Parts: sequence; structure tokens; C-alpha cells
Amino acid sequence: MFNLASALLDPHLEAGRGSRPAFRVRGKTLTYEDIALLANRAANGLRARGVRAGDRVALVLPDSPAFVATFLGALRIGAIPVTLSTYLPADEYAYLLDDSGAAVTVSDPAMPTAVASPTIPFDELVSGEVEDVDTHPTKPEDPAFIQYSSGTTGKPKGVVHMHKNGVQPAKLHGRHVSEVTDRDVVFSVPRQFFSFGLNNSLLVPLYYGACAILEPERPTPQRALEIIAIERPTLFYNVPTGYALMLAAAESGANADLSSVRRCVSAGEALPAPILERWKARFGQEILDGIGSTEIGHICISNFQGRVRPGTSGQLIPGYEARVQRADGTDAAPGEIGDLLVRGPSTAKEYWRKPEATAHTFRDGWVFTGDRYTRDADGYLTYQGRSDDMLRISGMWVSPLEVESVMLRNPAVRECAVVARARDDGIARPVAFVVARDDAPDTLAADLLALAEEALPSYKRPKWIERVHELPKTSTGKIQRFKLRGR
Ligand code: 3UK
Repeated sequence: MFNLASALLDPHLEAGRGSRPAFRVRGKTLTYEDIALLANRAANGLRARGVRAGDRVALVLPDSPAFVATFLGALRIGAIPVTLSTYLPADEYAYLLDDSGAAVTVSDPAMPTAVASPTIPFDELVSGEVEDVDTHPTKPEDPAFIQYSSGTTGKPKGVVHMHKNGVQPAKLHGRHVSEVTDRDVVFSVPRQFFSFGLNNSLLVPLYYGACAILEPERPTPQRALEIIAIERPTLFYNVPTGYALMLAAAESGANADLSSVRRCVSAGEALPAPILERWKARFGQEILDGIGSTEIGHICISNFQGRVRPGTSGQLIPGYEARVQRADGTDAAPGEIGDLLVRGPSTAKEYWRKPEATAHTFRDGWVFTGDRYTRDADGYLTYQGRSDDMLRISGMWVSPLEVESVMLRNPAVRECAVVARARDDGIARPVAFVVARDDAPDTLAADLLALAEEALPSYKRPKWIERVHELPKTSTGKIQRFKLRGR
């Protein structure tokens, strides 16, 4: 048997490290013993509500001890936590709860969400529950937890991780890139419901007996700098836009003391070289960019301290293999663009109840990432864009179709294609290429920006509207968005 909750907590308690700090939340400390006992109460609370091994437990919780305890408590009894974003619209919750078939949903009434179905507030879940529980004898390959990824097209897919691979992010990236020890204090701006954040603030620090700072509200750049100055983390994690905004805040006078930090890690989208260079000039620290995915389980290719190459995703982390393939399945030559496939011990088992999507992405132990890459003679890999048309904005997926559909609501728009364009600092934002009707008003661009503001969350809104006479198309009439990139 192998149980992930037991693997993350029990060795610390058995070795007498129960009184060591596991989490810091707004000035309060929770020890390893505190969090283990809270997780046991959550486990008992779930069992009392009829949850059994194999049942799914949805979490709609901010970064907090409640999140950690519900996650670990569910694992402990062999139930499967499903970590959902706390920022979704009502119809998306309805879809995700139905798709995962969640038996219960645990929430935090202090953080209102749009979940329409009944939820159990965490405080109620653990109220009156005892602090010991027996561990369900899960097997290494049993499903442990599910994270949703919106991936390429269609509806989000549940990525199913196994008990045994939950410790691999710690053993691979945690060991070789962050070099985590029990003396580390970690702080991740990306949230725990996101795969990058779950690794940063839960799976990796607990494995090493380190301490993670949890901030329930998504921190603004100013707040992130403040938390760093007060809590003095040694390891810091963010997405490229987060680094760019913190830099901008520091450059316009915000207090910034990063002297405690010995590693800055970036993932989620490519880190532009100018951001890395400006960060280094200001803080004397490099940023270690690495590429990972929900399906891979964590970062698998990364820059390493002392051998960073700005503008690249770095080199393979020991334990992973990568192939850069031509369309015919043969290996691309050095410098030649191809499809990136990755193999390693942290990769997921499958998509939840989606055999076709599983067959497309999980190929004989390899994960087809959907990313285009080149590899040079030294083994440095460089991101070249997606093989589909999906955009990565602020580390989140944006479907061009969704944005184009909003633009097309304006009757003066005949056709529209949305791609990503880098601003001066290299950070990507959506740009809409629009073919307008001849009688379109001069105010069209402003009208479309206003429409986007009304209909889309800010990261999905086009920042530029470009009027063109026609869109590039294939002979079969398919829009060639890749030809618009860089235009
Ligand atoms: C893109 C990158 C260039 C790439 C993630 C760290 O982002 C994570 O997972 P998601 O499933 O998205 C995966 C996709 O995002 N991407 C991520 N990092 C980079 N592109 N450079 C990068 N450094 O398209 C990839 O396929 O949301 C990141 C750890 C765990 C994760 N799940």
C-alpha cells in the first residue's frame, strides 16, 4: 500500500518533528502535528457524511489550512480531492461538479463563490470530529487527486494523479532546482487549486518538512512584496506576469526586500528575457524559468541556478526524458522546431472518464504537451508556441474562439482572429485582427474594447484591435492564426 497523505505527514510525526512549523497564515503558525490532526478531523467529517474510498470531494477553498486539511484528509481515507478554482462563474462549477461526480463540496463561507449547489463549510466539516483516523490502504496506482485543465479545445478535463506520483515533484524539481530542505520557508503567489501552486505550497514543502506561507486572498504585487518583507521566505514562486508586475511596483517605489530569498522560480508561460534581466539587475537574483503542465504533474524542464539561459525553458530535470518530434514521429535535429513530448515519474494516469482525450495526450508513457520546442546542442529547450491556437495569458488558458465570438457580437465585424502579441516587456496579451464591414463606424475599435470589458475577464480582453482587409486562410478556408503572430 501507499497513501500520499501518510507519505507527506507521518515520517515527520514519527521522527519527532511534529512541533516544527508547517504553515504560516497571517502571522500564525501551524505545526506538522496541528495540520495532521486537522486533516484527521476533516477525514472523519467526510466519513461521517458518507464519503468512502474512491468518492470525489470537491474543494472550493482559498489557500488556507482548510484547503490543506481537506485535501490531505480526503487522501487519507482514499477519497479523491478535486481542487477547483475559487474564481469561476456558476455554470462552470455546475459543469465541473457534474463531470467529476463529486459526492460533497467543501467551501469557505468567508470567501463567497458562485457555486450554486449545497456545500459544506470547512468549520462545520471538522466540528466535533476526533483527531485520529485509520489510513485507507490505497495502492500506489490508485487515483489520488484530480485537477481540471482547460487545455486545448472543448470543456475542461479532469487530470487524474496517482498516490505514488504525488511525491515526485518533490523528488525531482524540489530536489534538483529549488533544493528544498526542512529549513526552507516557501511562498507561492500561484494558488493551491492550480497544479503549480499545489506543488509549491503543499506537496513539495510537506515532503521536505519545510514551512509554507499561505495567503487566502490572491496577493496583489504590492502585497506579495509586503509578505516577502515580513515573512522572509527563502523560496519564491510566481508566473511571469506576476514577476513583471512586482518589478513595476518596485520600480515605482514600493518597498521591496528580497534579501531572504535564495531561489525565484517561474512557470506557467515563457518568462521573457527582459523581465529576467531587469529582475536580476534590481534584486541580484536570477529567476529560474521552467516548463510544466498539469498532465506532467510539475516542472520537468528548467533553468538551474548558475547555468541560466534567459529566454529558454532550460534543460531536462534528472528523472525526465523529452523528445522534440517532427510530424512524422522522427526526432527533430538540433535547432529544428518540433512537438514536445515528456516522460517521467510524475505524469498523470489519465483524464477522468475521457478515454479519447486520454489516448491523444498520454501516449505509451509519454505526454504530448501541445507545445512546440527547439533543443540546441547543449540540451537547452526553447518554447516556440503552441501546436494548437490556445493562448497563454498571465499563466492561464485563453481560447481565441471565445474572444472572437465576443468580437463578432458587434454586427460591424465580419471576421475576427485573436492571437497573442508581446508588449514591450515581452509579456503576451491578446490582439484582435478584425475584418470590418465597409459601413463600420470610425469608433469600431473603441466599441470592441468596450464590448470586451463588458463580456470578458480582464486577462482575456484584447489590448489592441487591428483592422485588416482579410485574414490569412488555408485553401480549405481555415484561419491561419499562426501567420498573424508577430504581425
Ligand atoms: C505552458 C509554459 C512556456 C505550456 C504548470 C508549472 O502551467 C502549468 O500547467 P498548465 O496545465 O499549463 C501547461 C502549459 O502551459 N507553459 C507552462 N510553463 C511554461 N510555456 N514556458 C514555460 N515556462 O503551454 C504548457 O503546456 O496550466 C506549471 C508546474 C505545474 C503546472 N501544471
